[in-house]
Amino acid sequence: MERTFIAIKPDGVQRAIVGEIIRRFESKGFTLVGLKLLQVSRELAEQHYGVHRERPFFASLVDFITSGPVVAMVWEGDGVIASARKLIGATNPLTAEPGTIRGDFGVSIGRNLIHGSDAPETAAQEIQLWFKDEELASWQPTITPWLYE
Ligand code: D4T
Repeated sequence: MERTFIAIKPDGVQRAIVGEIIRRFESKGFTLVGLKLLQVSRELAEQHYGVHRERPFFASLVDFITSGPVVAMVWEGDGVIASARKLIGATNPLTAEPGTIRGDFGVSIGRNLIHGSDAPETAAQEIQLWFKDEELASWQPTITPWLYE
């Protein structure tokens, strides 16, 4: 089974849509294996967004992700990395499709509510960066036979 890293950014927490976002992942059929709310340090933010270090929006990205609590999660399921990106929607909420999280709840790229890993390598790196092994639970939901053949 694949795992992905999902973070509800400070705007998602302030907008009180944490429950709605978790509901969407649960309803889809993915399994929650890690969950915590934390105040992100600048060090963690800069590591997480390291790939964007040279981009003009890097400083505002780090300021924003450290501006309030973040809900960090790990979700598991077949194809969860790509599927989560579809549930989340395009980077700019204004053009994200209705029905996606960003499409339904956002209007601006600097307040796009949620992060999801974009590939297996980044998912593995981000899970390791944000979670200790003992913070992740390996478990099999009893409904699994109703989700998978
Ligand atoms: P994340 O990484 O948050 O899931 O977003 P995406 O994968 O959809 O988009 P990204 O990595 O290209 O951008 C990371 C983060 O930077 C913000 N951003 C991005 C911004 O403020 N201005 C910009 O011009 C871009 C491209 C939004 C998401």
